Amino acid sequence: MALLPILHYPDPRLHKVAKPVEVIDDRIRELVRNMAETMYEAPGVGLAATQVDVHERVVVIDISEDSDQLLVLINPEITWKSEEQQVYEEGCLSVPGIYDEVRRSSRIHVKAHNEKDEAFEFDAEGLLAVCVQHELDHLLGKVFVEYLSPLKQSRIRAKIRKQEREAERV
Ligand code: K1U
Ligand code: ZN
Repeated sequence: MALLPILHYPDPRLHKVAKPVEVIDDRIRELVRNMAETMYEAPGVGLAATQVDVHERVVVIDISEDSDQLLVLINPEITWKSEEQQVYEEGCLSVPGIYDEVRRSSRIHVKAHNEKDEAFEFDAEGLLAVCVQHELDHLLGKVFVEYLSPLKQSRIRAKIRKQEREAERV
């Protein structure tokens, strides 16, 4: 297994649109294993392939307390979103140190395949619904800060540039 480098906003590669996975083979299973290891090590509760510079529709999520319930979503699609919305303070491994409120649908229905190429579907609410919507945005090239005001976005870019300059000095 390997830890994969995570792209940081505002890297333009975060805005690429991911393509559907054509064949769920050993290459994809190895990507899933490496993404899961990278997410657990970060630590985070989700990771989209886009964030590790792979532009295919693959997501891993684990919102369990003991980090022992890995959810693998290959070619995921949200097939229904509630009109009712919830506001959640989101974070992102590609935007380190930044947390802000985003409004999204409270409940969703999701269809996907797992790493064994089995189709499955589920309803999600609460943090799982937030996380799935956040990760599927990554696959469309959208980062959560794009829901914030232009002023907040430019402050975030400046803060990240500063953090990265400081990290280079060490
Ligand atoms: O996509 C990502 O960068 C992962 C992101 C998922 C997410 C979290 C919260 C709201 C929306 C989307 C994260 O995992 S950020 C880190 C985080 O939330 C966390 C870190 C350690 C323990 C628990 C949570
Ligand atoms: Zn993210």
